[in-house]
Amino acid sequence: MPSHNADIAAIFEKIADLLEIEGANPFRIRAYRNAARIIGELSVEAYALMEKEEDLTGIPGIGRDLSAKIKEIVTTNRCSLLDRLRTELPPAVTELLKVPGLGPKRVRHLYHDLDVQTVEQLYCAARDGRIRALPGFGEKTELNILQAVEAHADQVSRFKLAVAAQYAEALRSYLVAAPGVMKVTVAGSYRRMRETVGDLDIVITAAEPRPVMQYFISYDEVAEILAAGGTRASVILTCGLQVDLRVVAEESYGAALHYFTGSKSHNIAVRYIAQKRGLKINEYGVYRDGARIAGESEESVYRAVGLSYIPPELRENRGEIVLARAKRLPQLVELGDLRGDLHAHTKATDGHNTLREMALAAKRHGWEYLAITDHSRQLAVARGLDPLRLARQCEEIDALNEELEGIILLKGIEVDILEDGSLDLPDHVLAKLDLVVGAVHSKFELSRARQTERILRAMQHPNFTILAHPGGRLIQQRPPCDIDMARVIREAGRRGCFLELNAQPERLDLLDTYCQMAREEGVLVSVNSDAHSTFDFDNLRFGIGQARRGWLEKKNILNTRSLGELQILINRTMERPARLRHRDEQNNHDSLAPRAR
Ligand code: DGT
Ligand code: CA
Ligand code: CA
Repeated sequence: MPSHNADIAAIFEKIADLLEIEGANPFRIRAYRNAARIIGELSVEAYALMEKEEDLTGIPGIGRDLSAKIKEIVTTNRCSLLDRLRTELPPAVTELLKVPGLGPKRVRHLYHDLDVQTVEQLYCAARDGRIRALPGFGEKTELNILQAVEAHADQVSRFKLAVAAQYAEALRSYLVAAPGVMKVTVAGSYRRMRETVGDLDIVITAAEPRPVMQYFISYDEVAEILAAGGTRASVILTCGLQVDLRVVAEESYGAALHYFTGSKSHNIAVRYIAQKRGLKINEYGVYRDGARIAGESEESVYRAVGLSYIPPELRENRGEIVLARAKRLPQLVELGDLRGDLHAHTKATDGHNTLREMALAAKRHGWEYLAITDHSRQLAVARGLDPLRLARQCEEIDALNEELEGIILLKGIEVDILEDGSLDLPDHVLAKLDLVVGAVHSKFELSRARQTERILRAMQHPNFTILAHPGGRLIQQRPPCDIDMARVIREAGRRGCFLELNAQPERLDLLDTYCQMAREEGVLVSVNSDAHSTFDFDNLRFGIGQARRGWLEKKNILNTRSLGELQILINRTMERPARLRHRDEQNNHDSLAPRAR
């Protein structure tokens, strides 16, 4: 089995970590970090590109040297550079970098002075008071380390949904070829599209369970077999992900799928309803007085307890059961409902593709429109646009819109929201654009009061359209900013602006519970890719998953609108008299011709 993108990314990260602990050249370290990000987020597997004999240097950001390393990893499952670095430093040391507060310099000291190589050893050294004596550490640092290790312990073992997807999809395609197999479904939190996944739970139907079990544990990514019985097995894959597998009879498939999809609290609530109706429910079926009355499909299970079918993303016991009983569940949005994307970057800043490449890729997705929203000047690391470069980009967009058929590029910006809530470009510049996407990229640590005021003030700008990645969190890397999101959502409703659900796998921000809140307040959410390359549009499926977890329907999503409807909605972002707003709302129901461009 060739290496997955996530494996390649992990190797590049490990190389960068080891180089960093060694104190190597920062540019070299950055090159590996970038490569890890690019490969990790790439939606096509590198090995699949190689099988098609495509040149890996065609992947934006991957040069000849990195391309050779990727080939080496894919074909040999190893990397000679990493092997060499490992002879100089124990690889486990890189785990220490993940403990908040520990940088490469400190890790170097811990290793050389105390021979600390693992997180457990770190914990012991802190607990025994050996760390405070090291130069540059002290008692307070030691206490921080102790607390950080404790908090860190329950985080690291989960996988981001997009990463789990790589392993789950490869394993699933292996399993469908197992002897006598009929159905294979990855259930659990993965099927519910949770943003991180603890382990994979797979439900299978097959004529004979035994050969399937044998076939499963022979998968060449299996590193350890925890249990293997007649109908169930648990293994750990080489990437560290646990997989629990169950083979069930065809007649129990629905009941098993329901049970293993969870969530646990949803299951408990459904079982309670069953009991009140005098029914017994378990992973084999639904029973009345010992006789099976349902279980072959999930629909039959729900029907037996008087509920309509509940999509997996809603099964969190957050009110879905009451609605299912009343047959009033939301009609959840689907990927195919999107008519465009309102947040994308190009080579002009930190994206990897040209305007034209992005436009053509958007067209291939079948969309009507794509908003180009490169960074503004404040974000120097991304070579953000100043008014002049933005004006030039707008001219290029006009020319492309003249030339290209079947796709419209919208002129936008991802403008930095500065510390005081002002926007990073002059008003007259912002006023000329089709839309303004505002984002926080600095000062994440402001107090709740100041952070909230900052965002509210930004949204008061007459041209403000969409608040990008509202919480600012990066999954497992950076906690969300402290913001009164309920106030932000209400203000967005009052101002007629919108919130983004950013589909980047490490963001998935707006959180699902805030999506629910936005829905209740009537604030539309824009599910955006924040694409930095043409590949990134494929991440929208994870964004849609999160939107569905947040109960959003097609009508709650801004970019399910036709271009004509969209333009009316985004022109409304200025403060307008209630009389006009009312008229706009009426107009929204009609599909109007696009505004002259
Ligand atoms: P994860 O793996 O932590 O991301 O989350 P899940 O939801 O996949 O949880 P997991 O793998 O422990 O269990 C898979 C499903 O099995 C879970 O969603 C519901 C079901 N399940 C597990 N334990 C129990 C239980 O004690 N009672 C009930 N009713 N269901 C359970
Ligand atoms: Ca699971
Ligand atoms: Ca499990």
